[in-house]
Amino acid sequence: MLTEAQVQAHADGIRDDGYAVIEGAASPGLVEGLIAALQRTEREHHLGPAKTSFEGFKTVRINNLLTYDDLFWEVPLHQNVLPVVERVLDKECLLSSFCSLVLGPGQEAQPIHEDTQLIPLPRPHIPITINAIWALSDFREDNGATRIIPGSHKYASSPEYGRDYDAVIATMPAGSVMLFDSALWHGGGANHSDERRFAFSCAYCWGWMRQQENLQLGIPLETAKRFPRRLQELCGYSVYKGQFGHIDNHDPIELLGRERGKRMVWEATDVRKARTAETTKS
Ligand SMILES: O=C(O)CCC(=O)C(=O)O
Repeated sequence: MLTEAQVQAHADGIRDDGYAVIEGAASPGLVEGLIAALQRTEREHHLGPAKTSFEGFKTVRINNLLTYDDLFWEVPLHQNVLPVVERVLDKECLLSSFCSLVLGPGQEAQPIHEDTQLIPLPRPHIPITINAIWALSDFREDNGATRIIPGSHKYASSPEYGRDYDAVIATMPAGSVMLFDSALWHGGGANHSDERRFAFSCAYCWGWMRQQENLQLGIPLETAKRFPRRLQELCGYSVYKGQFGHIDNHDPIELLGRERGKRMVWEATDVRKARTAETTKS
């Protein structure tokens, strides 16, 4: 578990440089279990490489990952990562997308891009999505470690698609997690090795934004009912500030059998008023 000072230092790194690396975030046992779960999922569901050049013709990406193996639930909730995301966004943030990024030998480098560049906000802007790249293999230059352009989250424009840029190679040992502001220019590297590079992308966004993956429709209700409450909230069974995301004044978490969700802001205001009137009377 990170100390308060470590959480703040990583949050400052994301604000100032656009990224922060948490070495040793995941234990070797968890890393091993996650790789085994990915291999099992690929095998049992006959999943193969992606079908677009951006995603990578030699890269296996499993989307909607929480539906495949309960061990994956630990990733978005991880206590060495989530507190940093909550510090940069807030505690009502959402999981935006969660997929595997397994680069096979021969995978070419991905074009430099930003994860939220299609959102029409003038740059630079506040962080709107924080992506966590989990290194399950050692990230090396020869096996396709992610390339980043430090400080680019503050640039006034987005990268030109397909252009080459001078980038820093984010080498890190397996078990590390690199968190970055989605406005940071970055891209996967080329895998020139003869091994697969195992990784996850686990991205979080504000509770007032649309998530990249539609997790409420994509995850069967019976699966979501088994999640820990915090994971249910992260997947969108929550109401931002008691206003955004309600269903007829109810918190959608009640759809999962939870008894009482959050009060809506308008109801909470009346409760507060009644309490004040009560105190004044007595
Ligand atoms: O595979 C990587 O290292 C990064 C992938 C990435 O940035 C993306 O797919 O958007």
